[in-house]
Amino acid sequence: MSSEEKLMENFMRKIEAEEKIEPKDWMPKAYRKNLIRQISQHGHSEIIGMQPEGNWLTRAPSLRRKAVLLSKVQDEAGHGLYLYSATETLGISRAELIAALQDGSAKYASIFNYPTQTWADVGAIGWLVDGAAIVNQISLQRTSYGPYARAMVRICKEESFHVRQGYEMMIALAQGSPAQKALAQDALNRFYWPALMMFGPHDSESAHSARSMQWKIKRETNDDLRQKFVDQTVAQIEFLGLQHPDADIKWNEETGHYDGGELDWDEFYSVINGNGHCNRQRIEHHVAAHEEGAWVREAMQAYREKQRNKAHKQAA
Ligand code: FAQ
Repeated sequence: MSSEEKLMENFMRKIEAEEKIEPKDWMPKAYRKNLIRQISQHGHSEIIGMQPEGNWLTRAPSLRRKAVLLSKVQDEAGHGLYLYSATETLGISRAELIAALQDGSAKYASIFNYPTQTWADVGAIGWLVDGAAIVNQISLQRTSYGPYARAMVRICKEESFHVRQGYEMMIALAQGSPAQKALAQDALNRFYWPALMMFGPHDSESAHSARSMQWKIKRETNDDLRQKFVDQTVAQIEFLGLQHPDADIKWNEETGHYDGGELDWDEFYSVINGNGHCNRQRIEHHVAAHEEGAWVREAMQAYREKQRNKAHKQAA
């Protein structure tokens, strides 16, 4: 057995024994590459995901709603930073990650290319988008890469708070005036299908799933996670007294799950390939913010160098 084969055997033994793979451990190149891809895209989603809700910060209808939304959006920035840090442990720099986002070679969740047209969209995002994210992320707490799994624990706690704030907003709207209830219904209609698309293509079409499941990067498949979300959402819609956006939703006694209509996969591929409503706007905004922040990064660098020189002088 070659030394490479021995390393591979040891790696697979750890994966099978549910031991975490840590940054300094040996890992196959393809495992590292796949992790960099998935974790960085997850981080980019958190960062770009600040924009749709950020759009409503100045127009929140009360001080309470504004304070809550502001801290939610800040939480998403924090999630992006933990995830970028986890990705950096795999040997790639923050600058490279950001360049890949900005030149379009790294994706981010398709949902964030939809516009937030009304205040009710902010409630629908908290409830449905954070809700879908958490269904996925709960299973990622058991992912095989240590830094990713640990980041997920804290992120899930914060996301569950976000879901509750979104749903509480939807309750307030659904129990409000007929016009407010109509806003809630409209937001649900527009965000339901894109939220289902967050789970990715069907398993049969998913390029990375088989490998990722084998290496326990992913613990449940795209379709299984999507089904969990569909199942949990039905009762939540009923409780709000809103119409389900899927006219075909139906309980299936045999499978013990809800069956629903098919997603518009042309729309999904169009959005992930850069042609959604807001793809261009999201990246332009990111580039502008990144350029405006250049002086902060330069100042931090200069400060660090100054401290280092001071330490050298003191040591001499
Ligand atoms: N959007 O072979 P698969 C959040 C791409 S966090 C865009 O099935 P995989 C918090 C996929 O990357 C939301 N692209 O891929 C928040 C791949 O492209 P590539 C983010 C998508 O990785 C809330 C190609 O299609 N969560 O929302 C999408 O095995 C509110 C083939 O697909 C995560 O990232 C999509 N929906 O499975 C923030 C969770 N679906 O890389 C602010 C971690 C697929 O070959 C406000 N990620 N693609 O060019 C995952 O669990 C997985 O990466 C999946 C995709 C399930 C997303």
